[in-house]
Amino acid sequence: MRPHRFLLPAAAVLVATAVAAGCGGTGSSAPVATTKISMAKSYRFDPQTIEIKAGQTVTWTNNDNFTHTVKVDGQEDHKVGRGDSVSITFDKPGSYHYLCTLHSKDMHGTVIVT
Ligand SMILES: [Cu+2]
Repeated sequence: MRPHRFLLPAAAVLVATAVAAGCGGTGSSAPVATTKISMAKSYRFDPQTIEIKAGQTVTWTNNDNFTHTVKVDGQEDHKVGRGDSVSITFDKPGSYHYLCTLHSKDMHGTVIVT
């Protein structure tokens, strides 16, 4: 008997899932039902993935010590200074990826519109 043999595939699946979910951050990517996103210290969108209904407006507030931007793929870039905020309305259902163009390596997020 080699009980280890049966544990390996499960471990491999866990690793693959973690890699797939790890788009630019260590935070959980489970969608949160909210219209408020904080640009939290440091270089993070929190929560990283949100879920809203079509027609709702999402507001990003910069609580970090640095200027950030919000650029939804295919849309204009919005600069958001310390303490400022920007609001974007999503009219059509879909999955919208966005990023901070100043820190595109670290700051990514997704708005899921249902
Ligand atoms: Cu940034």
